[in-house]
Amino acid sequence: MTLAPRLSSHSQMNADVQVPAYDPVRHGVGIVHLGLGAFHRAHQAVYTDAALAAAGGDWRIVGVSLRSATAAEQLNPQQGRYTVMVRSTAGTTARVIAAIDRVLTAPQSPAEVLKVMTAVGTRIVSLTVTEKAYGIDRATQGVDLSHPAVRADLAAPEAPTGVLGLLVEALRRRRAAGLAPFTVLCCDNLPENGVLLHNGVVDFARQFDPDLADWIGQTVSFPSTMVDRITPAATARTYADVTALTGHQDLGAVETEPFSQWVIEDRFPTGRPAWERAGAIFVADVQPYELMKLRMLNGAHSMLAYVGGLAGCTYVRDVMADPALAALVDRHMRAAQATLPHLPAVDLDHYRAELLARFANTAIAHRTDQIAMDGSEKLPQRILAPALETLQLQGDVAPFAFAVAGWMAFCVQAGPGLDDPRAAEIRAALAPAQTAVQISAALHDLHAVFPGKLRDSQVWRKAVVEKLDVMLQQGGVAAAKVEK
Ligand code: CS2
Repeated sequence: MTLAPRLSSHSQMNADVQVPAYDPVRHGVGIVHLGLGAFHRAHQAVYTDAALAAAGGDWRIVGVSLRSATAAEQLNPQQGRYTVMVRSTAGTTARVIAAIDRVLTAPQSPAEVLKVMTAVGTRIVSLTVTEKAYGIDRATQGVDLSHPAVRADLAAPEAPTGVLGLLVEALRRRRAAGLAPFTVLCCDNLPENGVLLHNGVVDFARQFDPDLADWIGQTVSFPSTMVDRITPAATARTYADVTALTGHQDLGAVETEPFSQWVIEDRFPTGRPAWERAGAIFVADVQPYELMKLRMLNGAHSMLAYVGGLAGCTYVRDVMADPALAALVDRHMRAAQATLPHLPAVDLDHYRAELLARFANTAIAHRTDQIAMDGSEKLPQRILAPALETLQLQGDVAPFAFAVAGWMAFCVQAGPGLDDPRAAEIRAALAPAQTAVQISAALHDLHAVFPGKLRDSQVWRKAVVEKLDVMLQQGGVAAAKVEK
């Protein structure tokens, strides 16, 4: 058997593979993207690829990995090219993306990273680094001084390694060189992500250079965005299927669903790609879209990841194949939907039906344990914020309490294997706790996670304890059956 050749800019693709409809080398770099995981490759890079084909411009992307060299090793030997495989029950399609110019690994090439961030042509720095990487305290919106990257970068601001440090140092250098700042485009699942990052960056700069902080506050644009495309981590099967479809070995391949959505605030003082030509929606205020997606999609995702995980479901599709669990997913979405502001352009019932169908996509193997990761970072905006609003309106908090009880039972069950930036704190809190009351009390005491008004509500606490008790006594499946 001969090995398939590695994908490269010279590759001849099989006839049914979609290839770039433009010549990438004729386009310069305009974007630096921090966090080059599967999600960026399946989402923003695809929009940029289509915008380049439709409208041109110097908007190719230099990707930056903040930690490991994996993405550079996957993509650089392929001149940045990779395949996006879209899976649905109707079949699988493959498309080669050429929007990425090259990949840098920050710990290995710190000078090069700052150099490209301060290049004249760089007009946008976008980010998908996951919630935990920012080092911003959600309650104060200032820097979290206990965050390791924040601490390290404040000690040596001119040699940064973390998100806030890199953004501030690059902006400082641009200002010193008389260059216009870049637009900062946060694409992580955080509420009002642009505002949050703006506040974090300004506060970081204020720690050592108040003048710089004022300049950033006054001149740098941080549009908020809502991003959506379900993208499971690539597996051996992804790579094998891509080779079968394209005839090439592609170590940078990703697989994803057909659905894709990007809603962006149109505040790009130094320009942007024609992403609308690829289907992005530009609006004045992203917040209602963001709330809808965070609460209905991500909230239900987190709930089903914990409860489904406890019930032994490996994949989201397994949860949806169980009628009792699927009914709870629908119940959760309805409860989240009830907290949302009216959005004239969106029919929320249709959105919910579409979400349920997306979750049920049997062609996608989306692991519940992938979604379950980093719960303490995800719960506040996905579940606790709508729970508190529901409580304050004297609505039924049961669906949210059920989701939180699921997370608590999951933390107990995961033990030393818990994958969460606060795992040590959670384990320490849980160590002396035995009963549902004690476990719930110990975890509600995580002040960075639970809003005080929820922690102090007897109605809420009682609802969580009741559900947690059933889960601990009888397991996730039984707990799901007693819920209505
Ligand atoms: C998921 C998201 O892993 C998770 O926490 O809820 O990654 C989700 O798949 C995406 O936000 C969908 O756009």
